[in-house]
Amino acid sequence: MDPEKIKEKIVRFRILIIGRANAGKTTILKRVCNTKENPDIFNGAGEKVRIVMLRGEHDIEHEMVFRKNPGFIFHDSRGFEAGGESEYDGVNAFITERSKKEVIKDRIHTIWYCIPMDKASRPFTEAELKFFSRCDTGSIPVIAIFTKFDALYANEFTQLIEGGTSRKDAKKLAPKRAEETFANWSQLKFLYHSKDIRRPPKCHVCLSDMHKDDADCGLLIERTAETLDSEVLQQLFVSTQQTNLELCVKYAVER
Ligand SMILES: Nc1nc2c(ncn2[C@@H]2O[C@H](COP(=O)(O)OP(=O)(O)OP(=O)(O)O)[C@@H](O)[C@H]2O)c(=O)[nH]1
Ligand SMILES: [Mg+2]
Repeated sequence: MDPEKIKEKIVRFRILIIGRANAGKTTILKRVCNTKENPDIFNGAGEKVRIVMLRGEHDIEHEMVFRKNPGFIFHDSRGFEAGGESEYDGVNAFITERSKKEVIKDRIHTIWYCIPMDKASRPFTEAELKFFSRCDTGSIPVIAIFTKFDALYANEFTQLIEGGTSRKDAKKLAPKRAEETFANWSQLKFLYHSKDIRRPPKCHVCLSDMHKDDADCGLLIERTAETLDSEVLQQLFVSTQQTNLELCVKYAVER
């Protein structure tokens, strides 16, 4: 089909965000849309759902749209907990059903899978293993988001202090040290290289302090654009997001 025709048919960029309860999903979506407001919620028929969403309460079929950035439609998984077979089945069925949609605008264009690092002793639960080994995501790019990455700073800070670094320097160095430790982390290698993980993510992003006012989600935006293999979707994505002007310029120049 003519790319322009495809573009006409895609009106919004559709993202499925998956993760355990309290993983930081909503915080990321608000940050990406540069808003503090709650989203409007629509059912599958496009009718506004007049319910107040309680934290942790989601229907994956519901479309979440933030007024500040209506170019995105988000689907939020229910708390994707360890061993929750029914949650997994629900997400898997949703992805399969959406992948069959003929019209591109109805398909899922990207999946963001959130893994919270405040439970770093056990960041990969059965839910993650099941998803990355069994879920048929087909051609949809999946990005693993290690959320609440700032939770790892305290440990690095303590180690630096114990090694004789001043408090001021330790505070400055801790984030970088956390990233270095993380890059060599056996669980990360497992995610990408284990033969049990049949469908590893395309890439990952670590996000810190997303709940703070000056939080920066630019890397997530950039990675999302990079992992889209269709130029039409890539352009749509770039034009729908407003928080990263630099990215828009970069892709416009490359074209
Ligand atoms: N330290 C830290 N806290 C965060 C971060 N992102 C979010 N939080 C906090 O984590 C809590 C949960 O965030 P939400 O965005 O509501 O998480 P959620 O995944 O949408 O949770 P449910 O809707 O219950 O599934 C809130 O208190 C946020 O302020 C982060 O990057 N660092
Ligand atoms: Mg939420």
